[in-house]
Amino acid sequence: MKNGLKKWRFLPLFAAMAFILSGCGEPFLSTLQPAGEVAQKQFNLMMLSVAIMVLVIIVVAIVYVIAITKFRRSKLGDDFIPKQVEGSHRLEVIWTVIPIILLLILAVPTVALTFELGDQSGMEAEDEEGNREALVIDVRANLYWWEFAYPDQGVVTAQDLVVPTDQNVYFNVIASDVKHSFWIPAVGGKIDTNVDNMNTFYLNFDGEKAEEANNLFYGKCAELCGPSHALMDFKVQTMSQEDFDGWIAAMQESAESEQDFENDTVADGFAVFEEQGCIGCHAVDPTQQIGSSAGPNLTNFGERSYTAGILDNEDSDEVHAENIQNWIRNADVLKPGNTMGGYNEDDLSDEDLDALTEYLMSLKVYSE
Ligand code: HEC
Ligand SMILES: [Cu+2]
Repeated sequence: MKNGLKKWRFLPLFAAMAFILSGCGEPFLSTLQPAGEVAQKQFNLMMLSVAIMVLVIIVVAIVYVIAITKFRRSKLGDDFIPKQVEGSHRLEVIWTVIPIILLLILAVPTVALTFELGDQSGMEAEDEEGNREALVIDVRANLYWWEFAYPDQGVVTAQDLVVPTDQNVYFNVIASDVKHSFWIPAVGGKIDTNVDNMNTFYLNFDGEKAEEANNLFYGKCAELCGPSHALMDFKVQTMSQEDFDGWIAAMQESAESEQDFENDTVADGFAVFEEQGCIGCHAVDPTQQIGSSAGPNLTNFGERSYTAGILDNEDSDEVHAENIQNWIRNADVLKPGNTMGGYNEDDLSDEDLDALTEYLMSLKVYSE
């Protein structure tokens, strides 16, 4: 018996830790720190249902404590037999009507919000010239990376989603291979990305909250999809409408301008990129059709916050270069099951890898 108890002596500690640690949240990741209108509404609904549940628990606990203290045997004696009642009209009405009322309080806002958030009519709104007013983004989920296209602007990118703040952004989501789920915890979601049919929803990124989060939100795949499911991360860079217009223009421009290499190493790097067949899976042209490449589009790779969605570039060229080399050498280890595989020294010499890294880092369109 004593041994049995010993096993459990850490239980209170773990319980306390679970309680305390669950309070840890980061503004860029937590559903409990909503950073947009959609997330805020979903959060409010969550709070409403938690409040109702807590109320029920408290009432039941009080009744329970009253019952066991008031009707103790030591108080009423061994021979006491309570009044025998069978069916109390009043009580039965109370415990039927109260849950109905509670469920109604929960159901009405839930159903209303479901319809409100499901309303995608804003996507079709046009100005006088027949141009769509809202921003629409096509999302394509692949094992284990994300592709984002701006169909009205004619550009495509991957891994880092770029969005303007303080407006509804509409998403058409689909998957290439298996079912995934598109989720930006702090801003709203999630929504399944299916293979055969497109799902649509919108999000709104709050400008002030985005600044608190350093203009970088975390996105996740929320549907178990394979061995690297937990590593199927993406990032969201938020910016003002003005900066976003600048970014789009820079992307469009980069498609038209001639490729010009900063120096010889970068040019050598591009040669390796072609020789090694990287270019077969990775387009460096932002006008590529979404879904037409086997790997992420790398047009603006040098500006991404993370490498492969999981290695933090920390805004430092040095760290970025390390991450790139680590990824190219160990892609199969870092993300098991992904189609790129790693390139060892026999495939790719250290010298070629250095040149390749310089080239990849030079892929910038908006920042210098
Ligand atoms: C068979 C197709 C394929 C080939 C060939 C290939 N890759 Fe990849 N690459 C991928 C896929 C798929 C991913 C995404 C993996 C993931 O994140 O799950 C990727 C990811 C990357 C990334 C990270 C992109 C980002 O946005 O963070 C880089 C950088 C990269 N590859 C460079 C290269 C280089 C350099 C070569 C040639 C030496 C190469 N790849 C060859 C398929 C390929
Ligand atoms: Cu997935």
